[in-house]
Parts: sequence; C-alpha cells; structure tokens
Amino acid sequence: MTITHVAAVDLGASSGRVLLARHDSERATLEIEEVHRFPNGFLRRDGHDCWDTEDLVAQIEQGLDAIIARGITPASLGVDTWGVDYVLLDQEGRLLGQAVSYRDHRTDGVMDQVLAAVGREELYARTGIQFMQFNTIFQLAALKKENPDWLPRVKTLLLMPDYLHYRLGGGLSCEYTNASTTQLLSLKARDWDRPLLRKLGVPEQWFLPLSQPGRTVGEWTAKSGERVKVVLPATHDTASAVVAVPLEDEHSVFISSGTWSLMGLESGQACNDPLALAANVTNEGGVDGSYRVLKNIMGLWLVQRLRDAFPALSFAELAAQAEAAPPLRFLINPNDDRFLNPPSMYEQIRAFCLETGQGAPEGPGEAARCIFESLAFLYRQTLLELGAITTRRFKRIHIVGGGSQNRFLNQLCADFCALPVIAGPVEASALGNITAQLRAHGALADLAAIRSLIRHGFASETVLPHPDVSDSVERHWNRFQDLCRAVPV
Ligand code: LFR
Repeated sequence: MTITHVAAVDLGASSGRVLLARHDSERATLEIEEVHRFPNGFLRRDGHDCWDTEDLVAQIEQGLDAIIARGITPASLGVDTWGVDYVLLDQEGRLLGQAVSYRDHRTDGVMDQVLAAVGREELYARTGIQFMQFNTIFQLAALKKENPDWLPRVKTLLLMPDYLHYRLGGGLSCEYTNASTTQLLSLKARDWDRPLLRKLGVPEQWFLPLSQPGRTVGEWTAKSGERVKVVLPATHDTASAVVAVPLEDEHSVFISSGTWSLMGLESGQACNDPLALAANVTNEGGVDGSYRVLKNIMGLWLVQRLRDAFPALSFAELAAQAEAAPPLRFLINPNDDRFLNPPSMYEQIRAFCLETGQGAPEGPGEAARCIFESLAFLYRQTLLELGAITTRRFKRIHIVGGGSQNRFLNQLCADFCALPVIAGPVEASALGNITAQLRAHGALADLAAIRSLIRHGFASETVLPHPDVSDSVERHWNRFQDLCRAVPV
C-alpha cells in the first residue's frame, strides 16, 4: 500500500484547524484538506485571560469524527499549538485551575523579580531562551505567588499540546520542542534543568521525561469506535512550521508569520554568547538535534487586534487601505510590551506615536500602514542581528504561514531587507505536523525528504525588492532605530 492518511490538529491563538492529509509514496505527492476550522481566543475566568480547553477538545473531536465519517481511518493524529502555556493536573489527573493564556497580565513585572533572584546572564547561559515575560518560567513564578496552596496538590504539569493529546486518549507525555519554550530546559543537556527548578522552588516531579517527535503516545477512540494512534509531531507550532520551510542552505532566513512573526534560522549549534544575549535571541529545540535561533516579533497580532476598532473591515480590506495610505509617516516599536495585550490596540498605537513626537495615525489605513512598515523595519533589524551573531550572510528570506499571504507585507519585507522573499507554504505548521507523522510511519525518510516533497508540492511566490525605494527606506531606518532604542526591544 502506498497511501497513508494522517490527521493534523494545528491550533493557533485565533483559530484551530483539523486537517486530513493523504500521502502517496509511489507518486511522491501529498494532498491536504482542511476538514474543520473553529475560532480560538481567550475567555475571562477567575480574573484571568484563559483558553477554553473544553471547547478546544470538543472542536478537535468534531473534526476528527468528521474524517472517520468519510470512511477514512487515519494511521495517526497529532496536535501542535503555540508554546509556553500549560495546565496543572492534580493527583486524580483532573485539571487544577485554568489554562491561563500567556497574554494574561499575571506575569506583568514578574520577570524582573525572577531575574533578580536567578541572574539574567546565568539563566540565559543555562537555557539559551530569550526573555519574554510570558515564558513558562515566569508564569510559574506568578502562579506560586497567587496560589501557593496549590503546590502540594499538583501531580503533573502538561504543556498545551501534551494536555490535548492526553484528553484525546494519548496518555501523559511531554514533547521536547515545545518543552524548550518553557525556559526550564538545559540548553546543553536538552532536558529539564533540575538545579534551576530547585532554585525556583518548582517541584521537579511535576515534569515528565521528554519525548522526541515521532513517538506513539496512545490511541484516540472515535464516536463510532474506530481507533487512531496518537503520534507526536513537533508539538510547538513554530517547530513544525520550520520543518516545512524549504530551506536551501545556511544563507536562508525564515519568518514564520501568523499571530507572531518568528524570524530566524536553523542551526546545529546554539548561539548563547553575550552578543546573542544582548540581541535577546532564542535557541528553541528543533527536530533532529537542530536549534531554532530566532526572535519573536509581535507580528500580525497587531493587525488582528487593530481590527477590534474597525470590525467592519476584513483583513484584506485593512491591508488594501494600508497600501493606499501615505508611506513612512508613523512608526512604532512592534515589540514594545505595551502591545502584548492592550485594551485597545488602535489607541495604544496612537499613544506610542504621540509620545514619540510623530503625531498620531488617523483611521485604519494609516494605523495598519504604521504596523506593516514597523514590522518590516524590525525584520531588517533582526536580520542584521542574526547576521552579526552567526556570521552568516543571508541571500533570501522564506516567509511561511498564514501571514505569507499578505503581499503588501511581503513586498515591504523584501524592500526594507533588500533581499528576495520566497512566500509559502501557507500551511507550514500543519505540513510540519503531518510530515513528522508520515516520517514516523516510514513514509518519508528524513528532513531532506520532507523539504523536497514540500518544495515540489506546494506553491511559493518570489518577491523581489524594488530598486527605487531604497533611498526613502534608508532615510527612515535611523528614525526607526532611535524609536527602538528609546524603548528596548
Ligand atoms: C507562535 C508561538 C511562538 C511562541 C508564542 C507563544 O504561535 O508558538 O513561537 O513564542 O506562540 O507561545
């Protein structure tokens, strides 16, 4: 038999999808189909922004049951989600508390307290993970303060995708690529940093042994009784997306573009020297012993939340209005913490521009243009930092994920970075999830085979930089850097 079906659940902060993939090893083709899509977002519970885990499980099962109802029983299923978020299970395996979202304000100010106790250099040397106030390490410090009485009641900590696997009948597991986002792993040992956990006063026994992608962790049972293996993909969505970037060589940079823009490169070596620390570059764990050397850039979250102020406009209409607005009038530092989860993104952007003496963008087009141009400048800054840290010379930028459909931003990226942009595949994280499962079934040999299949089977578009815009970009580049220096990235 040359046909293998697998199901992938790809959960993002704003939507989730269940996809069915059909691989034909004789013809070397892969077809994917979105079977079910559902909205995701947070709910206010116990004073916090939380994920609705019950709804997520129900939606996932609805999608999986729809596949079974077609008469197809996939060889396996696997879930990938965003990183850092977790749930706690009590002694009976029940949820203790809520699945609090990383954007919840409970971690405001907590990072500085933890760093004062552990030491910034020390923590970076041990973990190689960038400092972001929502990393699991800081969420746990916030939890300890708010619910100290829970500590003895907790048996296990499960990261989001591991919890969903567990709820789908997959047993208890902890997948490595996502665990690396917690900032609790030893960069060298690629395992829980137990001395660090002791220092933080977080019980070591909460943390399960790490599993690599490809492992079978259990079985899901459909309503109709069919059984489907649960096989771990790279459960961190960004790790899965990077699997699916058709990277050519070390001169390629990727941007995984969605709610976040994750910009970086794949490397066999971690970069956690003082230069990397100064740039706050991360070294998340990838497949096959690789590292994702990258930076989190606030990404299309800014536009998603801008739309709250202009609900009548679609994403495409907003991008069209941005394109029609005058260029390079307003700039922000997209990575300023004030944009993480403000009550109004539009007002927050206007406030930033006013405070930095630029006046304020009026209306959706000007505000959206400000976001896109600022993102493209931050891409340029990150490109320079990555080049300095790794001494690599970059020749092209791959943009993958849903955000790669944004032609305006792709063009700005090419123009501001003065490099060709190769846009696509759009479904990168789902494809990474799917191909990791296919590899576990022996249908694909290795990462090279995966990338070759994706390069040949999925559309991409090359966008070249406009030669005539470089002068005006250069003039505003210093202005952008000054804005970022005023508020550190
Ligand atoms: C992207 C992502 C990023 C991670 C952020 C928060 O969806 O997984 O890689 O830093 O979400 O978990």
